[in-house]
Amino acid sequence: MTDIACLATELDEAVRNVTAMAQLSATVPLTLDQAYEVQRAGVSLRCDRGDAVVGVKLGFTSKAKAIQMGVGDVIIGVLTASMRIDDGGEVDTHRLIHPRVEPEVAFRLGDDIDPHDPRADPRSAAVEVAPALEIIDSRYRDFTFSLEDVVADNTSAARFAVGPWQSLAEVSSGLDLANLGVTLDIDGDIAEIGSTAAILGHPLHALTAVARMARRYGLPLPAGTIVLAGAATAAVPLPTTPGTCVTAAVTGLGRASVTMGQRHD
Ligand code: 0L1
Ligand code: MG
Repeated sequence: MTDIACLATELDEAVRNVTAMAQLSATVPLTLDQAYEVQRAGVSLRCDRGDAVVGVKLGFTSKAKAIQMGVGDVIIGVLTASMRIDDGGEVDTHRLIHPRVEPEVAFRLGDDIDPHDPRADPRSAAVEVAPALEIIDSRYRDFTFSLEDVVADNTSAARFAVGPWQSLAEVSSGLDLANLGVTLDIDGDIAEIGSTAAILGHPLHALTAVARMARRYGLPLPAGTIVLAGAATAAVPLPTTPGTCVTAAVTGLGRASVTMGQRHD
């Protein structure tokens, strides 16, 4: 029998000890449902230590990444308060294994989404939108994993920062969210250029996908939930030199930035 708690503890210790581990799938045949159980158990371990769930994130939302991974659907992970960095705040790079960073669009829910209500349009629950940065940090060696591995590892979720929130209604009245220019820059040098179109063709589609995944895997989506919709460009290695600034800029939405903190060797 697959020991879900044991696998979750192994991943949790990799996070806490900042040490990469072997893929679970190398030794344990995991189904996707079991992988989500491991993810849930890992989030519970965090919450037992006083952390709190603040949001969800999607992965594999770009066609390029889905093809690269050979997957036909998005994956969902959970964001907790301890992963959050204030806009402009410092990243504790010494607590991360081999982090990468990607520019995203974030939504905040103004109402609960009931994933079981077939009449509800999950998109209408989102009231605010913001530019965001996600720092992913696979707990597996060489950032190499199967679909089940990465789901068990909470979709590589590690840190995130959200820029200034704006009213989604106001933004949508003047801008086409479906195709906004996105840049990721490091100390002012552009590292990646993309478009919000890379996020499922339209970032608002992420809300429908989140509701579908929440229904399947039993995730609550209360008002206040932050939704990271997905990456608009490829992820790049997070610089670790203290003081380096990484910024995501989304046309019409603004910017979200983080700065690398001092090393603690
Ligand atoms: O947020 C993401 O798009 C990452 C999903 C997990 C895959 C990865 O770690 O690259
Ligand atoms: Mg992401």
